[in-house]
Amino acid sequence: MDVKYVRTTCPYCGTGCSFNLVVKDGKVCGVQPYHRSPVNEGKVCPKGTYAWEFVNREDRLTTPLIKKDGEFVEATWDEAYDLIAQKLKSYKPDEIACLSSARTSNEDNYALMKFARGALKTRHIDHCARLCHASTVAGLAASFGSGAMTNSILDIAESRCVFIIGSNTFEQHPLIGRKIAQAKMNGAKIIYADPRLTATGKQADLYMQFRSGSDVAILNCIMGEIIRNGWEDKEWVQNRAKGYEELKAVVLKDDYLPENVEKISGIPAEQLKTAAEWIGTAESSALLYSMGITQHTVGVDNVKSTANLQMLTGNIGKRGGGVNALRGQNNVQGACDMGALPVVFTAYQKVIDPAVHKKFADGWGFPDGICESKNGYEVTVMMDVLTDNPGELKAMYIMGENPMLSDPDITHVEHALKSLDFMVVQDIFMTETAALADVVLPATCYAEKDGTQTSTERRVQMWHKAQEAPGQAKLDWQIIAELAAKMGYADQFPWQTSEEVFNEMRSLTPSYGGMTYERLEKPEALHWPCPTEEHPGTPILHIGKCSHPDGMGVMHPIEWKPPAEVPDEEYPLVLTTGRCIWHWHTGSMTRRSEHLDAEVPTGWIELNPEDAKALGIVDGEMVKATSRRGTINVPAKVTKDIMKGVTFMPFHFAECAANVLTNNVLDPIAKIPEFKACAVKVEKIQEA
Ligand SMILES: Nc1nc2c(c(=O)[nH]1)N[C@H]1C(S)=C(S)[C@@H](COP(=O)(O)OP(=O)(O)OC[C@H]3O[C@@H](n4cnc5c(=O)[nH]c(N)nc54)[C@H](O)[C@@H]3O)O[C@H]1N2
Ligand SMILES: Nc1nc2c(c(=O)[nH]1)N[C@H]1C(S)=C(S)[C@@H](COP(=O)(O)OP(=O)(O)OC[C@H]3O[C@@H](n4cnc5c(=O)[nH]c(N)nc54)[C@H](O)[C@@H]3O)O[C@H]1N2
Ligand code: SF4
Ligand SMILES: [Mo]
Repeated sequence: MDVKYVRTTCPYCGTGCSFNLVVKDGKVCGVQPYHRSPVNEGKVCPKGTYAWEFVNREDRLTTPLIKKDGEFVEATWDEAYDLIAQKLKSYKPDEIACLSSARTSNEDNYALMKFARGALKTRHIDHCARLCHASTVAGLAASFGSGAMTNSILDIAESRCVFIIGSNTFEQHPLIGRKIAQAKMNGAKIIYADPRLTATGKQADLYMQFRSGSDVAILNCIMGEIIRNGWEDKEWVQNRAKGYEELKAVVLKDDYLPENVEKISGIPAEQLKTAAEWIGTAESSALLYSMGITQHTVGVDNVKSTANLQMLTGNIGKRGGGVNALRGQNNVQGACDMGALPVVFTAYQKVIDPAVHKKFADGWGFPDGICESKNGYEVTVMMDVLTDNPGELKAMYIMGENPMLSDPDITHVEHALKSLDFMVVQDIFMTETAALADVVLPATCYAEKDGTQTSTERRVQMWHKAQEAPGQAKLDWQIIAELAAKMGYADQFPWQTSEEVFNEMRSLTPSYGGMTYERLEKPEALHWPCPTEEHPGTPILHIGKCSHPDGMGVMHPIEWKPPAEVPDEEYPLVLTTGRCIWHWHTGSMTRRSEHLDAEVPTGWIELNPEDAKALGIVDGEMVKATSRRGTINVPAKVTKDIMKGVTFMPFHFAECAANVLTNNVLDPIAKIPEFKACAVKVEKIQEA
């Protein structure tokens, strides 16, 4: 038997753990530790452990499929390319929209971005970062001039106080959770703020439970207490921050006194005071957040408030400090860096900047030009345009996303996608979204390709090919390049290897400029920015100065606003949504992993025992949950870990899809939907 071990990077979360894939007789069949990665030092979480199980599933997509009379029929690549090329050429550029993928490599994302803007010449390209950290990108860029996690994962273990707000780190970034545990062992205080007492909360020294949607009030209250007690970092505020007086005027308002914020949030005033003291007096304090902060109509406000607190306490540009926005998908950082966003090319170079537009137009050399120098539509806006303005968008090309389960208000999404004239989906499995497509293209998965991905700490790491692709599946960038060639752009897509794609990309991307495949092979890889081949990379941002042109950090005065939809008589409960450790988003991979699926085979709705009792509902019973958007049946989980008046659902399960209920209402700047708060009612199912 031929056995080999191939080192690669985990395809699930943004932590960026490395492991070895075990390959027997040419087939991936296990995961073994790779000890030299400083990120995870040989450890992995359950998803990493079983990251091989879906790879050789018999239901992988293996041939192109074309829908004829409502049924998919197998086709050759040439037939599929010819049809797509002919269709896409029949539309005006801005009638086409592309969705890129945080699951695929930087090379794949760069290829689709170039295809969209260069070959199709459309302005409309986006991806799931919109549903995730769009508010981080906007909020942290406004505060610091750069929208990324400021410190490194390893740095968290060195902190003296870790404040986790809206991140279930132990389940969603388990190997970052390990760094929190290490900080705690080193004597750090751990503070956790979340509507639910999660696995992460159970490790905390101080747990603050509150109603979803009160974050700004809580953060303002903590800042007010810090200033009243003189715990702010006067030197940092004096020398490095703008806007302190305006911020102070807001956070010192009576509205944000602990006793008043207790009323808004439900957190006892004493706990708010303790949190302020621990954060304000610690030698260093790291703030960690994720979707509990970002997925709100006030997502950008929430993010700016976390930045305010960290600047106020001098925890920016410092070891053990930082605003650690934990990016979710394995390569969501990279997909953003690659410009799979409607407003930027790679490295956040603005589409509307004429010099940038010229740089890419000249660099790519499309004889008939590229997209206009104008911003495009966000994915959430694309769905609204499709339903509200029929005919404006006619075709969609979707690589590695499953909006039919992951976008808010699925009934609306279905209506939107069904109104398209033509839709292509490029995936590794037949998903709920692919089922609606006109053409489905089979892609390789992480285990079948070389490439790079960028983790939450801006660390750019390698994937290595461990086995051949199933059937006729092809590399994502290769599919795009071959399709582009059919459309007459062979010269612009000349690549033979992933490394050639990467080298073209870095020539146009300052923060990746000094990275080469050779340098990225090292176990510790490289953190961007890394502008030259001599540059060592940058694990911690904003040391000495922020990334704004004048080097200053900007504090923003922010007032608290309630969520767009609050409970009323008809819909008396708040619904918040999220994840569990065993499953990944729409379940396309984890529900095809035997061991993970066996742990948690279906979804649930969490109810506080008092709410359950009032409704006459017992643990495990199938109940009906309804919002203004729709109704689902789902098993009840009665638990005192959730606050009274609040319910929670994971969104992984198609048979009880949380996103039937969620509200497609958006943050006005980031256009991120309010996944973390809407109003629902829960009822007993009456026997017929
Ligand atoms: N196992 C697993 N891991 C994952 C993923 C997965 O699907 N499965 N997905 C990955 C991705 S893409 C992402 S973005 C991350 C997300 O990682 P997290 O953000 O950690 O995950 P969530 O469960 O969405 O939400 C985090 C917490 O926010 C809380 N919350 C709800 N409402 C509020 C609120 O109003 N304020 C605050 N402060 N908190 C609130 C929830 O109770 C929940 O505990 O996880 C990544 N890791
Ligand atoms: N209610 C609610 N909804 C949410 C959230 C929430 O907290 N609550 N969170 C939101 C967040 S943060 C996120 S990030 C989104 C995620 O939303 P999506 O990105 O739509 O979810 P995934 O299931 O990760 O979909 C990725 C797709 O890529 C495919 N894929 C995997 N690897 C490859 C590959 O190499 N090539 C190709 N071509 N395809 C591949 C998978 O099979 C899958 O179909 O969901 C959002 N939706
Ligand atoms: S923590 Fe994230 S990157 Fe690490 S093994 Fe688990 S899912 Fe993979
Ligand atoms: Mo995400």
